[in-house]
Amino acid sequence: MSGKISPSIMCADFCNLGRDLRTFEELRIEYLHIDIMDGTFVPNYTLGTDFVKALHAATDIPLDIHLMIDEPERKIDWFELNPNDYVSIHYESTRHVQRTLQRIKDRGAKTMLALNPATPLCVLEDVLPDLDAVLIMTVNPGFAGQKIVPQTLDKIKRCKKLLNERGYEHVEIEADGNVSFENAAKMRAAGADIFVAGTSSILAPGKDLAVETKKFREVIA
Ligand code: S6P
Ligand code: MG
Repeated sequence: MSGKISPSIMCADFCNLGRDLRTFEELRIEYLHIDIMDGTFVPNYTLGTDFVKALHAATDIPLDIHLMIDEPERKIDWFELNPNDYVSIHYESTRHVQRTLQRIKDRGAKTMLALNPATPLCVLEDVLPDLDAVLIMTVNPGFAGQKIVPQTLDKIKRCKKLLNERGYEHVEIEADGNVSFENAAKMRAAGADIFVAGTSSILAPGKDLAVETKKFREVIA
């Protein structure tokens, strides 16, 4: 199956978001990546619950909600979730990883567990049955426009191997952070399925979104 695109909406031009959503719909974009930051788990604030609600009303493209917040189990129920939405929580953000994944499933959405660059893959082992996807952070979370942490490319490869060996081939791998055209090709070769596209690729300022997105699609085919 071809790679899927999840544009990082925090990198979009908010004053022209409606126009860009129509472009994404025409290009059959698979997900919209929504970065939620609380200013404590990561040193930044971004989007929130009202924004998620507004996007659900504005488009049928499923959301890929990336929670970079402490104790996400306390906040899951604040979010409006649709059945095809993904919700990712960080392994590092809660003492109750399995319970929180279960809560996301109970709410009818799909689960994704995010790992910071320094977090080892072994933490996935006992939650494999609870996962629809793994999010490999290829930068440290908090900001757009960073440079890739190089060893995360091999981490994607090792994650793919782990999933295959354990019989969890159906669990998708998402890459997030400095997914440039060049890095996306390497991430694809390593086994990534979903690509968060931000300022390094299709949402680079001053570029034609449709042209860049078509180009990106070819890179991850
Ligand atoms: C970072 C966040 C990401 C960024 C994305 C930006 O904390 O989780 O989703 O928005 O990485 O893309 P780029 O191409 O600027 O790195
Ligand atoms: Mg993100």
